[in-house]
Amino acid sequence: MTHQRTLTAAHWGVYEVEYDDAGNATKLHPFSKDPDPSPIGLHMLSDEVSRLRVLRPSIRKSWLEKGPGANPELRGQEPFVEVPWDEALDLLAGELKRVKETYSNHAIFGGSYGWSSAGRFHHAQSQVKRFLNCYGGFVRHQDSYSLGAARVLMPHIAASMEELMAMHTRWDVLAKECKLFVTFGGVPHKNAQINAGGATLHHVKGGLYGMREAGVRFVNVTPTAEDLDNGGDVEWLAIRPNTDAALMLALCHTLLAENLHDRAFLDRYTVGFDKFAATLKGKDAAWAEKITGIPAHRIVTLAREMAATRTMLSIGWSLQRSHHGEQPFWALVTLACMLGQIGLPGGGFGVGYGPVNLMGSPHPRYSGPTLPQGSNPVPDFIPVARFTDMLLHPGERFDYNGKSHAYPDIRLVYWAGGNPYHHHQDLNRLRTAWRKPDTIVFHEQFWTPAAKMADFVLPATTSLERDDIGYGTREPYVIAMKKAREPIGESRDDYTIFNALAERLGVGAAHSEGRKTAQEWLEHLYEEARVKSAKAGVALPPYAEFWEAGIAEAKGESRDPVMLAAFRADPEKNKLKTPSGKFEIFSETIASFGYDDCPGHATWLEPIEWLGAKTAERYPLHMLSDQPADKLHSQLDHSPHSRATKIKGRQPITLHPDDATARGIAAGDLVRVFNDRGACLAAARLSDRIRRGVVRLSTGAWFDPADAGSNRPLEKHGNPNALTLDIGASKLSQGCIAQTCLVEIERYDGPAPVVTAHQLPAFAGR
Ligand SMILES: Nc1nc2c(c(=O)[nH]1)N[C@H]1C(S)=C(S)[C@@H](COP(=O)(O)OP(=O)(O)OC[C@H]3O[C@@H](n4cnc5c(=O)[nH]c(N)nc54)[C@H](O)[C@@H]3O)O[C@H]1N2
Ligand SMILES: Nc1nc2c(c(=O)[nH]1)N[C@H]1C(S)=C(S)[C@@H](COP(=O)(O)OP(=O)(O)OC[C@H]3O[C@@H](n4cnc5c(=O)[nH]c(N)nc54)[C@H](O)[C@@H]3O)O[C@H]1N2
Ligand SMILES: [Mo]
Repeated sequence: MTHQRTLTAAHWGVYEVEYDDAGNATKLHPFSKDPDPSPIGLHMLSDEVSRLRVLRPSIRKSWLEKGPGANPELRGQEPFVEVPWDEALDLLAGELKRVKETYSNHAIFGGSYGWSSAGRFHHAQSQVKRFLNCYGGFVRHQDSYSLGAARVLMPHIAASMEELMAMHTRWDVLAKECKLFVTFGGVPHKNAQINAGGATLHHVKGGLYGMREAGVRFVNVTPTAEDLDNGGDVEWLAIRPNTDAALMLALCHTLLAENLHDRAFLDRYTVGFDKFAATLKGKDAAWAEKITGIPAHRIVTLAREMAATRTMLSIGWSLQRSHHGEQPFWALVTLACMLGQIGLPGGGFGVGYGPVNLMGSPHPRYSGPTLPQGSNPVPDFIPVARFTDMLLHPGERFDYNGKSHAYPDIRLVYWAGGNPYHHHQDLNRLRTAWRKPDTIVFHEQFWTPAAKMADFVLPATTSLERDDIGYGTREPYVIAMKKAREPIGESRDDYTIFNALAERLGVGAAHSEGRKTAQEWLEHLYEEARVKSAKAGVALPPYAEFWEAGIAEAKGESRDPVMLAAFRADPEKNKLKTPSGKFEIFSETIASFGYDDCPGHATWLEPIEWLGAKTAERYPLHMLSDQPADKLHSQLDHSPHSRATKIKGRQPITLHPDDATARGIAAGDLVRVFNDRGACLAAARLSDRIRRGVVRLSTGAWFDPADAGSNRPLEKHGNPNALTLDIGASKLSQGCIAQTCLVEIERYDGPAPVVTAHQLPAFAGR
């Protein structure tokens, strides 16, 4: 017999929740409409997942006994004391008041970066910002770890990343019109399991297979060939990491030298080509071969093939999470301009067909519900990945996008919906900086490494325990995420927690806007989005009808199937939002900033660490830390699906069999991965589909230092951020550079320390 089912949405997909006759949610099933559902979330109801829930408000012992700033070096090492909700909220409200009155709102960091969960109302990052704005503001963050360099660069030279992402040429058009698809960094459909707010129909695998069946030829420029599966042949150009800009410049050089560039396109749709062309001198294929490791003759023939046929260029976002990460993106746009196919069906460029299930979507674009965050009177901000710098260097100046700013002096850090001990680089450096604030607050569902390092941990519900609305950009369905079970322990919705604090701080009415229940908010936010969507020609049913049905299909036309076709048709009427209204192959604005690490045109700048650097003599392996296939970042690392991918309890690290043999390493061996910044244990996985000299350690294993008291402990679980470098991509963007990292590896023959990342912290009585 089939039981009743409702739907729930996660960033990685929609699931059908099955109930037993007593009305208990018992099992999750893949969404029946989805052609390629993701297994990531199938175990969200499991005991293994629930076991690590934060059950009650918890306060670090020293903080509770001695107050703010007590023994900060003991964060993560001493027990928590569980306290009743009212006591926790009173103490926290008192602390927020103290910090505001003593230091002002400029001392509160509410940057709180993180993916949180799907659901547009209970979106933790929006919730924390809304609350802190009601209370007079906070120091915020700018940009993302995902797209630090590209988000700052692209509006100067083309368009914002949001705009570009939402206008990609559709997969069906690619299958029909594209002849040659050249991608830098693959199109990993393991990544396209995700769409922020809820992927509904996964179409990237189908898109790739459809292109191959239609006869499109694929070239994948990547150090790791495992990142593109089209069901058939792919030519693999095994590039050295962080050198793509050099390859693209050499392609540009060949086009220019052989007069294969589209002069008419460059004249009409771009500015600054001649200035750029003058910088190409000497950057020929032979020059690029030495940097990239790709044979010069193949660079030359590839340039000719691109010019001779309908060519789409694509790029992975990881390429810009690197030192000088602006350059491959700028070089890609420059190359596409020289080819002159932008705006033609199946030609031009995309800024990543693989990273999420959004690019190439055949579904219409419409507005979804969003929680209003209010306005923030505090002007101070940091580029998101400069968090450790901010804590270590208050008052010091930093460059960003043409201006100079000062780091604020932070006393209180408030986090909801993110995991800095997942996302930040050089975690040992972060641990030192972590001692600086008086108070660190987390709302968490699980005892993550970051929660264990906090002073206040307030238990948050999961999306299965509250009503919400799932919506993702260019997804065809809006999902009624109906509460499937009662909250575990004493967990509360982030909104409820913030509202209780707001009441205590005298801003309760501003925070709730008079809405008494979450349902009132949902209806309000949905109806707002419905009106906006209708204006864009997309019809959604009224709220009551939507909620009753449990799902709504956004009905409307999917316009503009070809990226930038309108711009190509009429560049005067449909100007780009750059200073010139055209593509800026040379940007006078960026040149005027005078940055040595980001000049006014695309170029190749040697990264601080790469296989051609002096450091490679000591650390001869380039470590890439890509996104994990089996989870979203660190979320659900403890679920059976993620744990099944571990070897001897550790994250697998992929290396070439030759690199393994040279070090006496066999498949499945425990290895120590190390450099001057840190070391971690991982388990060897061998593959000849990775370039020699490159290793790949996916992110997501919960940070697990062997000796929490040491400055440079051995990380036991396989977290790459024990090793990565924490500097900005450039003065322009200050983006994170996780993919610029050299390491060495050795077999680990010592006794294997127990992985403790998935254990609960210690608790104490008063
Ligand atoms: N080395 C390296 N590092 C990287 C990257 C890389 O490529 N290499 N990639 C970077 C990128 S692109 C990103 S986007 C970041 C991602 O970094 P994060 O977004 O910080 O990672 P998540 O693991 O998704 O963290 C989300 C946290 O929110 C919690 N959470 C979920 N729902 C709720 C809720 O409703 N309420 C509350 N209070 N909490 C909730 C989850 O339990 C989880 O701990 O990592 C970056 N770090
Ligand atoms: N399953 C899953 N999917 C995800 C996420 C997740 O955590 N799990 N996270 C989501 C998020 S927040 C983001 S931002 C996107 C990120 O999307 P991306 O940044 O595109 O994804 P990555 O997996 O980091 O890297 C993609 C590929 O780029 C290759 N690469 C790395 N460095 C270089 C280089 O220098 N040159 C070339 N040519 N290739 C290189 C890597 O080997 C890898 O195979 O993924 C999203 N999708
Ligand atoms: Mo990201």
